[in-house]
Amino acid sequence: MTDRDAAAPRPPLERVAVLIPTYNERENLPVAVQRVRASVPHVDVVVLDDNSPDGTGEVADRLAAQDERVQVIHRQGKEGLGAAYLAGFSWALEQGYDAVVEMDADGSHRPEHLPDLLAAAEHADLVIGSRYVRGGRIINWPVDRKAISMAGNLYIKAILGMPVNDATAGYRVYRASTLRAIGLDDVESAGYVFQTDLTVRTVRAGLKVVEVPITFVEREIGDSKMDGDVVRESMGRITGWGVRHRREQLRGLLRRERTWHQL
Ligand SMILES: Nc1nc2c(ncn2[C@@H]2O[C@H](COP(=O)(O)OP(=O)(O)O)[C@@H](O)[C@H]2O)c(=O)[nH]1
Ligand SMILES: [Mg+2]
Repeated sequence: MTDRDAAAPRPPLERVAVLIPTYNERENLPVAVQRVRASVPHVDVVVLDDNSPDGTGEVADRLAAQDERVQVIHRQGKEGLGAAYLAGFSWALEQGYDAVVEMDADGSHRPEHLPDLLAAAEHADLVIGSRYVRGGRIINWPVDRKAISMAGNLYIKAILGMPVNDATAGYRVYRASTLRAIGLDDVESAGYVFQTDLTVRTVRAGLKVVEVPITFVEREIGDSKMDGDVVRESMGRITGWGVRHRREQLRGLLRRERTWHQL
């Protein structure tokens, strides 16, 4: 994409779906949905529930019965955040939405930021609600969690050469055209590394990524689903992509060197 294309106006976002993945978020979900509806009444809400044992799926059904802008996709079982989003994305593309928003159910992603994120998406292919740009904040994270997140993002920037400060963020707006362009069929990332995977794909496709500062607030109710599997998958995949990226860079350099010698 040339600079002119990057600045070019994009089609307006008329139909938007906020996708909310849930696993055991019975108490958080009604509050999250109500706040989204109040903040951006013209958008639809789609809950992606992995058959939560605490009955979040039934809570979601009740919310859907009360409000025609709320829908639920019930999944068989816990397959990971990335897998839930992939299901939500293909559903939203089939339904003809112009953009999808990714948002956690636990209150960390304040729905009050949605107007800003959607406004930025009028001129971007991917908008990231970012904790690590000027104006971004994190409230109530213990020092160790903040350190892991910041170190992870620095590692991603360094090893993958990403021009993005918060590549692991989970509060985002994707234009439908972006999801079609980056190709979702071969995405294997099942857990949280899905966010980094799609960031890398979007950047490599030459699409425009904009980071908008947000205030991230740690959940007050329920437990984090971040676990050892999530961290292991992230480390393994990011390191693998990094090695491949550096190898390709080296190959490019050698090729240039050889051409130079032949001149
Ligand atoms: N459907 C689905 N949602 C998930 C899964 N894992 C996490 N989530 C949801 O993803 C969001 C972020 O998870 P959370 O546990 O708050 O992660 P943290 O903020 O990194 O500690 C929440 O809305 C979770 O309910 C999963 O395997 N399936
Ligand atoms: Mg959370």
